[in-house]
Amino acid sequence: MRGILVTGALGQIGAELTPALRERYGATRVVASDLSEAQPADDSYERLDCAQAEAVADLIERREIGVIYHLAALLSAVAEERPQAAWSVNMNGLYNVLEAARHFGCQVFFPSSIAAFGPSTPRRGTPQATIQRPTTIYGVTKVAGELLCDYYAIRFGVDARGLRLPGLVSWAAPPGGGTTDYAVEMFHAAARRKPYSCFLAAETRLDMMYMPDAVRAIIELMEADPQRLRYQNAYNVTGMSVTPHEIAAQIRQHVPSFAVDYRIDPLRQAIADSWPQSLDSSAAREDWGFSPRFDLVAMTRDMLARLGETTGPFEDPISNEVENANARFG
Ligand code: NAD
Ligand code: AKB
Repeated sequence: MRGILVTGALGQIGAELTPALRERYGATRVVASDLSEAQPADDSYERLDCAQAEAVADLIERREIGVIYHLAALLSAVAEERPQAAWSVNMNGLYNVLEAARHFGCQVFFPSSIAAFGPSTPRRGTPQATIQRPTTIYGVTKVAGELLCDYYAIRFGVDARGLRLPGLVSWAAPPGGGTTDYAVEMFHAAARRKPYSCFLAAETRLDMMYMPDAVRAIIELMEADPQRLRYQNAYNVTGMSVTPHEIAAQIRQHVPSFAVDYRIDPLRQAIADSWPQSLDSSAAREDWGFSPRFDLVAMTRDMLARLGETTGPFEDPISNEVENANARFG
C-alpha cells in the first residue's frame, strides 16, 4: 500500500483530518507535513514547503506516496494582506503537487472554498455551476486551482478531486486567518465566559460546516466511485447558512450571559459581502451521498461540550446565579 501525504497538516483542517486518515487507513501510512521544524521521534511528520517543487517531488518519491491531501494555503484575510505570498503558496504549491501527482501517479484532494464565487454570483441557493468572478486574491487562487485540477484530470488523467468548503467550525485547532474565523472565536470566548467583539456585522449570512462533517465529506469524496462523479473537482458542500447574530443567540441557549458587540473590520466585511449566503449542495448529495449531520443546534452543543473539556467544566456564572436563586426561593 502506498502512503498518504497531508500538506499543511498542522492547520485547522489537518489537525482533524490527519488523525481521521490514520484511524481509517493505518497510522504508519499517513505522513503529515507542514512548514514547522518540529521533529517528532517517529517518521510520521516531515517538514515540507509546498512552494519548493523539488522538495515536494522528493518527499512523494521517497515516502512512496499514492494519495495527497493538499491543505497548505494562505486563507482569505491573510491572503488579502499578502497577495503575492498567497499566489506563491496557493498556486505554485498546488502546481508542484499536481506535477508530482502526474509524475508519480497520485490521487489528489484540493480544498476549494465559497471564496471561489464573487459578487456577480447568485448569493442564495448558489448553483454548482454558475458565475465565478471572485474579487479577492484568495478566491482567484481557488478558481484557478479548480481549473488547474480539471486540466490535470483531463490532460494527464490525474485523479484530482475537490470540495468548495464553507467556513469550518472546529475546536481542536485555531483557524488560520480567514473571514469566517469569527464563528470559531465566538465559541472559544463563550467557553471562557468572555465577551466577544465580532469583526463582521450581525446579519452577515454565510455558509458554515462543522469539522466532523467536513472531514467525513473529504474522505467520502476521495473514496467515491469515479464513474458517479459528474464534477469530480469542486463540489459545493455546506452544513448551515448562519449569521453572527444567530450563532450568538444559539450559544446563549447554553450561556445566557454571553455578550457580543460588533466592531466591523472593513476588509473582512467586504470579503464576506462578496461570498454566497447559501450554497446548493444537491450535486454532492446526488453523486456521492453527501449528508451533513450537524446543524447549528447540534454544532453549538458539541462545540461547547468539547471546549468545556479543555477549559474546565462548562458553567455560566450568571445562569448559575439564576439557578441558585431559583433553588433558594423556589
Ligand atoms: P490553516 O491556515 O489552518 O492551515 C494551513 C496550513 O498550511 C498551516 O499549518 C500552514 O503552516 C501551512 N502552510 C502555509 N504555507 C505553506 C507552505 N508553503 N508549505 C507547506 N505548508 C504551508 O488552513 P485550513 O483551515 O486548515 O485550510 C486548509 C485548506 O482548506 C486551505 O486550502 C484552505 O483554503 C481550505 N479551506 C479552508 C476552510 C476553513 O474554513 N478552514 C474553508 C474553505 C477552504
Ligand atoms: C476563509 O474564511 O478564508 C475560509 C474559507 C471560507 O475559505 N474559512
